[in-house]
Amino acid sequence: TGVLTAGALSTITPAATAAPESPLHQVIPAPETVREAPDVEFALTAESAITADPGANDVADYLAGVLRPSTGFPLPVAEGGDVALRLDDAELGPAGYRLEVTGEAVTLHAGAAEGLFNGVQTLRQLLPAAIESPQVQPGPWTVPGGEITDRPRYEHRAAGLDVARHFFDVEQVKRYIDQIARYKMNFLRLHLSDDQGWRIQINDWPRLTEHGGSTSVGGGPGGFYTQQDYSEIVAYAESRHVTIIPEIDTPGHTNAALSSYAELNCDGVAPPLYTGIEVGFSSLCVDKDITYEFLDDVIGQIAELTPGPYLHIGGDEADATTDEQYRAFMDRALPIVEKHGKTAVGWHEYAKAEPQAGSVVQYWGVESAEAAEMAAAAARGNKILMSPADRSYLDMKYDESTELGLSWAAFIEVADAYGWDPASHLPGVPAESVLGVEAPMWTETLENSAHLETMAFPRLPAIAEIGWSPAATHDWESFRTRLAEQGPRWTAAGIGFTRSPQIPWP
Ligand code: TNX
Repeated sequence: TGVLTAGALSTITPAATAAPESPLHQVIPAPETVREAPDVEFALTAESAITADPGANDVADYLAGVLRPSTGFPLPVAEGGDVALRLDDAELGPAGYRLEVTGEAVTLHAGAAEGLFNGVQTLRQLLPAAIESPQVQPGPWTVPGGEITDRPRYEHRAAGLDVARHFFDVEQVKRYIDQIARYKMNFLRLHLSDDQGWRIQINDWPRLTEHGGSTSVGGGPGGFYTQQDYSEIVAYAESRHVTIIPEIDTPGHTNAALSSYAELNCDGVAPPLYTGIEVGFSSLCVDKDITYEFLDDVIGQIAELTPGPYLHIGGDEADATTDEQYRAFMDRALPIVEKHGKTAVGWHEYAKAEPQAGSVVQYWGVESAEAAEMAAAAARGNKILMSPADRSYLDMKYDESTELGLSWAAFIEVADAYGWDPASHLPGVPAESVLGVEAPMWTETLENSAHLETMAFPRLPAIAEIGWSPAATHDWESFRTRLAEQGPRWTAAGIGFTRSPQIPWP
């Protein structure tokens, strides 16, 4: 894969000098429509209360939890409040919302709790940045008057987190879920297994975690989720309207499993644990029945714990199998995913196994390579999930000076992450076959939340906007100005970020 230079993709423009717009226009992702009411302003006060329709109480509690620490106001969830969450507009779809701000009240309308939750993320961005502080701040807590009507361009707006190369514990994953939810992302793919680590307890296969989970890249201690831990992550994600997509990478990227159980190897010999960062050397034994008994246990147990519709079967970089073996493997593995009631997702190589219509093919190519294969998959009825490695990979360095991360796909500055369109990125793939976008975070070089944050911020909001906002709102000058205003919010919230020179940070 060729390494691109940052300049090849970036459009670097001089710092915007335009007067700051009303905060009503500073929301990320950009809303569908915004109508300002100049001279009108709402103020949250110590007397404010949150009123919720039946079915909206969880969102009301969540909103109160966002607003109480910095305002210090009691903000009870009660009748007759000046902040209202209404489930009265089904026309907005499951994720859409309408926010009305007058001098007297803030009202969110939606057809479902998910829409209200998305509206809450908009509302918090309309309050002063200090609203994000965990400590009481002076205020005042004003919201500019007007109306925002908003709904997503794509139903699938995802982040991905590799917990295999380095392990991230339940608290760290929850922290990341909170961060992606701010930008209305609604799926999180958890990469639960790879050569360097197996991270989820599977009953009857204890060595997967005892041995296979015992280390990580660089030889650190590793770790794993008990099934209860995993359920806790799933439930927390659900409370943030995020659906977990578990990924078990197969048939390659499996050294940790192969090292744990000799019988999974064609030669019956367990290899040692692996703590380097090479790829493409391991494979489950395609011809052995025990491979599929193993997968049935793994996929069955994980499917049981996962309420969401998808299960990701990996399928990337299977360089230790021939094409024929790869197809033979997928012909047996994919029915196991279906049997356990899940829709399969796989990396784009698995398109060659012709997964059934409705299955999701996740594109991770560079410079739109493999467009023809993706067009053929779309024509067979597959949905294409867009995570082009030279645009959306959050583990890629911003430029040559970035300390963490890799650069095999590209240097990705903010303008590169923002400067593409999922609907036209792959020539020949019809716009309606594009399911949405994902921003993957691979963690060969990333070990803690601070590392994740310097890579995710400010690029994750760029991918989130590409997934959510109408194509007509796409505008780099507008985006970089709006993004600049997020900086003080991250600082107030204790979220680290990279001060990209492309952004006019205040
Ligand atoms: C490629 S993306 C991989 C991962 C690495 C990543 C690093 C994909 C399907 N495979 O195994 O972690 O590059 O950027």
